[in-house]
Amino acid sequence: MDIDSDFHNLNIKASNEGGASMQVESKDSSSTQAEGKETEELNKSMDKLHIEGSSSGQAGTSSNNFRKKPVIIIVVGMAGSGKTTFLHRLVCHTQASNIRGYVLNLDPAVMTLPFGANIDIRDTVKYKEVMKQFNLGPNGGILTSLNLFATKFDEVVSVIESRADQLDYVLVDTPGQIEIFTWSASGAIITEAFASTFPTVIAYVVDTPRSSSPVTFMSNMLYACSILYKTRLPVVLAFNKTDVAQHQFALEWMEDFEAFQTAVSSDQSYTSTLSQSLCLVLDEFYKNLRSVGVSAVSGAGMEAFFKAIEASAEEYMENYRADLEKRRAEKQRLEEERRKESMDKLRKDMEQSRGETVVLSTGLKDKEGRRENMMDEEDEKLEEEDDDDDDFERFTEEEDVIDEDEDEEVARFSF
Ligand SMILES: Nc1nc2c(ncn2[C@@H]2O[C@H](COP(=O)(O)OP(=O)(O)O)[C@@H](O)[C@H]2O)c(=O)[nH]1
Ligand SMILES: [Mg+2]
Repeated sequence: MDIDSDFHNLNIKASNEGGASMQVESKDSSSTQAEGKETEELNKSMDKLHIEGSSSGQAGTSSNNFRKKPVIIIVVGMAGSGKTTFLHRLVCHTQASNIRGYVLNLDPAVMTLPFGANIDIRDTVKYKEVMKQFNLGPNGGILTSLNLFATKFDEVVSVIESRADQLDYVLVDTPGQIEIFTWSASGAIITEAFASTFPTVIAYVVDTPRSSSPVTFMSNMLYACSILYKTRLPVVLAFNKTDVAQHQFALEWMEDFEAFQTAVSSDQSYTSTLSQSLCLVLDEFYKNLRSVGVSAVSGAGMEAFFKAIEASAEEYMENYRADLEKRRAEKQRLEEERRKESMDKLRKDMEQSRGETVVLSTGLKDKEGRRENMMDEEDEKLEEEDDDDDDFERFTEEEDVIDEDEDEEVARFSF
């Protein structure tokens, strides 16, 4: 129900392009006084629209709200690379070193967490219920759960904002399947909500033993590369499981593309030829990365990891934030232009059709307005009064029934 009502709020504040229409009727075109009053009222409501529109958006997106602390660490990586175990290690490290951390679990399908999460998606969305209700498979269930959670993510950001002074890091665990977070709209919404309020860094966890083959290593790096360009946030590569295999080979391949080419040349397959060409392209990408070897099991490399995070947070403040602000300003400018255009069109329409009924496509579901207009029509057309009234009642009853159903359906996943 909460989510449902939120969607209605969004509809009301968002755009001018919806299907709902608002009717404005001038009753007496000869009366200039009434006309003046009406125009004034219209202007007022248009101004209101304007204000609401420009203030709509996610919580914490205003640059004034931006804080230097805490640093958000979003942990991503292939399924089984050790994200959850690594996060557990980070939590242990923060507790042992008196670093103030806050933990957020975004994996709705995890059975048991080895650490206590301060905010857990599982408290809000029941993943198995979502699967049943929407008739989905496991991946669809995880994705839909994340989508439902993202609709309320402004509240999560507000909670963290209210505790910001007492926190150094916010550690975020993501679903096992990497693409659910990195390629979904909700993943982008969550990342952007964080990145516009706090310095945000992506920790890309690599399964080191499984990346020892040059071709697998290359596909892992391509994925990390795509995340860097998609999120435009600083990325730290955490070569995990160094207790099983050291990550020196990876560092060597990243520093010296000839070493990688030599390694890959023993394999004559098509993928190997592709990897040889790609390593030249990725050379530039590696320069934008920090990499550390860690072991979630033994706890090795934690100091180095936090150093890399601090350096990335600085980098975020210097480069990424400016870029983010530029993109946001551009988005706002376009939105403002579009809104101004619609308002001008609305004014023109109003001027042209004095005394006539004007149907404005504003995206506002102004039921009250419609109701009033229907009542006015009733006054004028007494003969049709009964019919109109019946229609109106039938219409609202039907609508109410549908609304209740929707409310009930979504209520189970609400906060
Ligand atoms: N040897 C070793 N195993 C690890 C390490 N980190 C994680 N694992 C194991 O890797 C498997 C997957 O870990 P998990 O944290 O569930 O991965 P996730 O799907 O990325 O969250 C588990 O069996 C872990 O015990 C590590 O540093 N060393
Ligand atoms: Mg996990």
